Amino acid sequence: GRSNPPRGLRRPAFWIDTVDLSFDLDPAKTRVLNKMRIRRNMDVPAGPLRLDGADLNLARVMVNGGGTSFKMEGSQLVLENLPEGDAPIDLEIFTTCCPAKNTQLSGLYVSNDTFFTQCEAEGFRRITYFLDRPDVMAMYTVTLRASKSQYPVLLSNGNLVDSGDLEDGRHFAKWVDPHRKPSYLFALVAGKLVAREQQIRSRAGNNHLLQVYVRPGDLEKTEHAMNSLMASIAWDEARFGLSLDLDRFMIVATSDFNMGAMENKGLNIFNTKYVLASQATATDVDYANIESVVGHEYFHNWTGDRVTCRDWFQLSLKEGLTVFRDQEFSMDMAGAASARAVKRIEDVRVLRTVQFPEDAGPMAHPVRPDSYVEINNFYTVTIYEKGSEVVRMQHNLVGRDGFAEGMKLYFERHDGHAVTCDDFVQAIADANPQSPLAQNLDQFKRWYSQAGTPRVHASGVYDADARTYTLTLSQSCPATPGQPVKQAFVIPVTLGLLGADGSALALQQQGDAEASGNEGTVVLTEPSMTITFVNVPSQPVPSLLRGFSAPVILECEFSDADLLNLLAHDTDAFNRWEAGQRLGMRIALAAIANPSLTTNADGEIEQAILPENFVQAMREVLRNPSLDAAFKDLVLTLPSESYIAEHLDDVDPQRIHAVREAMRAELASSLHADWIWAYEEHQTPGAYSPDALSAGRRSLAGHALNMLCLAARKSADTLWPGKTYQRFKDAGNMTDRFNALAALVNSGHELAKPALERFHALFKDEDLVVDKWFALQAGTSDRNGDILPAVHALMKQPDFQIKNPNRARSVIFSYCNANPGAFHRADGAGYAYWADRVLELDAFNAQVASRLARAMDRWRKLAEPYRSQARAAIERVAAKPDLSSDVREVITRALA
Ligand code: HT7
Ligand code: ZN
Repeated sequence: GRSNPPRGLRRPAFWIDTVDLSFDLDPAKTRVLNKMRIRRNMDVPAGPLRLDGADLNLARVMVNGGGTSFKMEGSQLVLENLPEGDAPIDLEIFTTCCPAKNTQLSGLYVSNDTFFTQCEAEGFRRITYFLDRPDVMAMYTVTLRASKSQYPVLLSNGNLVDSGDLEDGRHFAKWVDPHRKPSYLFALVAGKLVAREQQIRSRAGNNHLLQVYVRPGDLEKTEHAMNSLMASIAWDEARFGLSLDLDRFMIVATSDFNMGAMENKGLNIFNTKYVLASQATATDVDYANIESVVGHEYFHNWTGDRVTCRDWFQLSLKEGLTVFRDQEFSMDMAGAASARAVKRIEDVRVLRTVQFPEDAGPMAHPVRPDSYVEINNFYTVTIYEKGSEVVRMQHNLVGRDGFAEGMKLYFERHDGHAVTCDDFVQAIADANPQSPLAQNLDQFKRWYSQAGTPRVHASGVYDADARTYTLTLSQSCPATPGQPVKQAFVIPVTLGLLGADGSALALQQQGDAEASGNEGTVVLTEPSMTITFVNVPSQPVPSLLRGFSAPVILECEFSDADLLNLLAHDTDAFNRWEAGQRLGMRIALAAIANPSLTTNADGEIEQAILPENFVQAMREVLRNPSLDAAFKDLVLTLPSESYIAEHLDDVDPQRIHAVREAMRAELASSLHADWIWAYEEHQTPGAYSPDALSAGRRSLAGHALNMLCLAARKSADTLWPGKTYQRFKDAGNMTDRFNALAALVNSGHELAKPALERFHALFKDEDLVVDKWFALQAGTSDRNGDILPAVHALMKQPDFQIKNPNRARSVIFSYCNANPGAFHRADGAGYAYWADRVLELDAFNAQVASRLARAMDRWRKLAEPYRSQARAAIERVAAKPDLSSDVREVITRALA
């Protein structure tokens, strides 16, 4: 590993103006001729040219048409005797590499007899020697040569300018990208592919060809991806005035991919999971993910490709902003305000269950990290999701129109350049000089430099005589690795007040002549501040942090009655849901700490846990005719086991699991008639459509089926498992079919076995469906310690292939990351399995191995015997001398 920041922040000694790449594609030995026109960067002291390279065979280096001296320093190619001065220099480098043996899926690799590239962040150096850093932007010309019968389609960035046949059954294609770009956005694809095509005319009046390339046979599954692409293009024009800047925009799907997708200029490469969908094979969630990922990659065309990052510390400049844009896109596509709120709740749920733990653990880092060993380890939920929240706060502080103005200024200033997070926030502020963002700009920037989740403590005092309500807000932020002390953040707290009857009260701050509506935003900039509201008729219930207006933990001493009031009446849908979650969390934490709640021989708690008023409140939400099904589904879902764990200092995962399962079982039995009603009321007859409203109905119906099968376990009811099996067999779409299957599997019913067999037989040729089949079994509730043996058995299935990241994730990650009740075993066997898989994966794919390594981030919070067992497993991984730098960094931080 190497240490940053000094290297990453130094400006390059040379610029590369043009690159002419020629590829002779052969899986065993691909030849790459790289002709660059470079020039010295006269703004820095003269120095040698140091080109990055990795796993390359160097055959020839020429300077201005002649031979030259060079040396290798580690994996870098160093040229010390290049001509002085600022005249252009022609540099030619000839290398070979072996794509067939590239199991890392970074650089040039082969998947299903097709060539793909993945260059972000530092994969281009595995293709040729280069200044492989995002601030070196060049014009690319690419010529691909390959066997015409084996690789009939030859693609690269930009426009196809020439193509034709060569001798010996080979052919060629020449591509010219009209835009300057950094090397991480380079791409090529070559293979037997077919495309769905669409001609569009943009708002700006230009014609464009859109193509979605897949393997033959998958073409009919590309309609949704194409529709999503067209919707993304229209949305970016309408919302931000940003038009497609290419004649041709291509998406290519591959089933071997380390991440979700990649925004290579004009040639996006996608994991098949985020392209292929049919109603028979994809769930509503798959459809929504495709829309959002297609949007995300398309939006990168401006936020990432046209304006890119100066260095990798600025990664959130493009990722946080582009996640914000894809979230807004999905909300706008969802339509109604209630559907927007559902999307917001889902996004916040990810942030709180995945990013908050990251921010409290050994890998905590600021949105703009100031050091890293391996950049691949920093494609994190902090960079992406917290980064998006930081952009969202800016959006809310300047308003929707102000933000659009800020974006305009950002592109006016920085189009075609590699810039920083500071440049972005400066543009938003400069376009809105009167805004609270501009007025607190330096302090606001702390969101980029300080890690950790801030806590906001709120307490209110009502004075009945004076009819005033005084709210005190104070903030703090825990220490994180390398940052013991934090300075105050700028925290926008959007709030309202509810009367005892749930009515929305008018907000009039002391000193104001009149009330300013029912909702306002207080910008907390000090460690503590007090606001007084006047003309408050009765003791109010505060509704704070509406819409999750800042990525903080809100502490407020609500009574149960306050929370029930908010759950029933708050006009803010987010806080309505939040009140239900707080009630559920409160009950779970009390039960976990209650020693009189004991488990039976099967590890189950049989005593009642849920107070009647909670059950009744849940019933009222479920039966409420004015609420959306999707919202009800979210309210009726208890806080996750990992989110509960974050509220505890000494985590006993088995105890958390037992309590949450007991709460679920009780909700299943107490609301039995209501679940039957919910199931029957939320059928979606007629043609399948993945729209948000229909998806919400199917989701609630699926939830109901799960609860009905769960209740059947205790009551020896055979009716609902039977109906569920029938639904599984007859379902007209994958959502209903899979929900029925999951209900049988999750309840441990004997019908699960034949259903799983039938499902596999039906879909054995559909990779993405087989992934679901694996994931369901590895992620299901453990009853007798039987999941780990089942996981071992799954890995022996003929269609389990650990080298395929989707398949590895479907079994290994579903077990280690998404099934805490099965993974955290008192005998430590889950941790031993984890260590074995990290080591096994690291031998051929460091990025995937390193992601799995993160499953143990929170081991220090574990109670005994888990903690000691976890430490032993981590130390076993650490003891391996030849770990990748990726895994080494994660493990070193975990043990620090
Ligand atoms: N920008 C892309 C990130 C990505 C990536 C990073 C490291 C290794 C492999 C990768 N594949 C894709 C995806 C995105 O955020 O849109
Ligand atoms: Zn991205």
